Amino acid sequence: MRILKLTEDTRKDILQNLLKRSPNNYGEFEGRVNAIIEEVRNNRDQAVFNYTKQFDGADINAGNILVTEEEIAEAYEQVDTTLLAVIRKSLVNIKKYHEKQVQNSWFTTEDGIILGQKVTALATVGVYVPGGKAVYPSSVLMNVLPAKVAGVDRIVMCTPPGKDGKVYPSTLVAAKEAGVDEIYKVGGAQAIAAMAFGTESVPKVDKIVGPGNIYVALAKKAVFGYVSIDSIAGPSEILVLADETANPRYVAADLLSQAEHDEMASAILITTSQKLAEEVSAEIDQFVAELSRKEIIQKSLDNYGYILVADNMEEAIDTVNAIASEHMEIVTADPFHVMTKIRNAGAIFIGEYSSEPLGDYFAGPNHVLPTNGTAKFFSALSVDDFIKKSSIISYSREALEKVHKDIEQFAECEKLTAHANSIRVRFE
Ligand code: HSO
Ligand code: ZN
Repeated sequence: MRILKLTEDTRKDILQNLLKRSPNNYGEFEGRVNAIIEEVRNNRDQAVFNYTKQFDGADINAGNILVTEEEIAEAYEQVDTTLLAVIRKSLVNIKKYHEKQVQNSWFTTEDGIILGQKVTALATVGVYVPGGKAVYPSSVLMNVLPAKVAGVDRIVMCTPPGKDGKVYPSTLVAAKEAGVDEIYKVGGAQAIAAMAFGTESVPKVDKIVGPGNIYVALAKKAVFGYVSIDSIAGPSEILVLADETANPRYVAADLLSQAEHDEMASAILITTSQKLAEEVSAEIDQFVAELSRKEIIQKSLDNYGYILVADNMEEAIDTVNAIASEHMEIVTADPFHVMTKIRNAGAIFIGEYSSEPLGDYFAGPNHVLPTNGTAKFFSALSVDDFIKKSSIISYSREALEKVHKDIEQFAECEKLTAHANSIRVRFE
């Protein structure tokens, strides 16, 4: 893996290169996606069935679009029972972590004035689950459980069927375990459009979450405003910040864990130690030769993999914050101290036993995280994504009387006399 000295110039070049991966660059597919959305909006089920035939090769109709209880039972028979036990353990951890995020409604009362914020869960949420190359039951848990913990009434899922009209068993089992109410066999932009506008078979939802390919990402952007969406996921990213105390073999292994996701994934080590840089590079070469996804890993490292040697920890941390990686690991002598200086990162893994896949599968925090520098302003998917807040205002006659003139004056300054009147009329 290339080793570079961290300078102003290398930093600029790297930031520029990383931005090539932005989902904002998918423009060329927009026309096709918009056409699919329009077609589903107008012709509803029929359009969904036609696209499912065209793109997935499956014969889906109103009678078989919904996954049945029998199909779910069949999926349970196909999934390894030890894997099922692992899914259940992981589910417990994810639930427990997200329960800490629950926000309560609050009210204040003072001098005849009651103010408050009423927290309400979204009524209906749609979770998109990709088929094909990224069938991740872990992502099913990560998308569904925060909605469940928030108290969403109805959680529906869309996922593309194979040619045989079947859905991946691990997807079905994870969905059932997490508490999904209905699963529809439809994928791609047509699934997003169906959930955004509703069809005879697929319900209209309030919010769509879940990762997908370029078409799914663009469709989510296009329906934003009709429904809410989560953020648009870009390729995975890992950034390890390490000093000379780090174990090079662990660092190398962790970098590769995200490089294997995608040829567009990015894996970066920033270190203050030239020796560590060289050792990690050598370890990476050894691992890559053995790993099953070596082609993807090699491409991802060639495209977006860097080992950067910084003069000091301060410069290293500056660059960490400029990159704003989805995942970052801190493997230094004083990792908790370093953590306090990290402003931008989706998830921060601290210490040499907190390798990134621990968070992907098991620890509890969500693995749906901001990518592509958006950790500067976005957070991990959470219970907050599935609630909304209504403001509560209640004044007694006496309380309003004390301030009615102020409000009238404010309204009159805005030349909104009906506003002023609606206050004044109560004190004539
Ligand atoms: N690391 C991915 C999530 C994932 N990893 C799913 C394994 N399975 C998010 O960037
Ligand atoms: Zn991962």
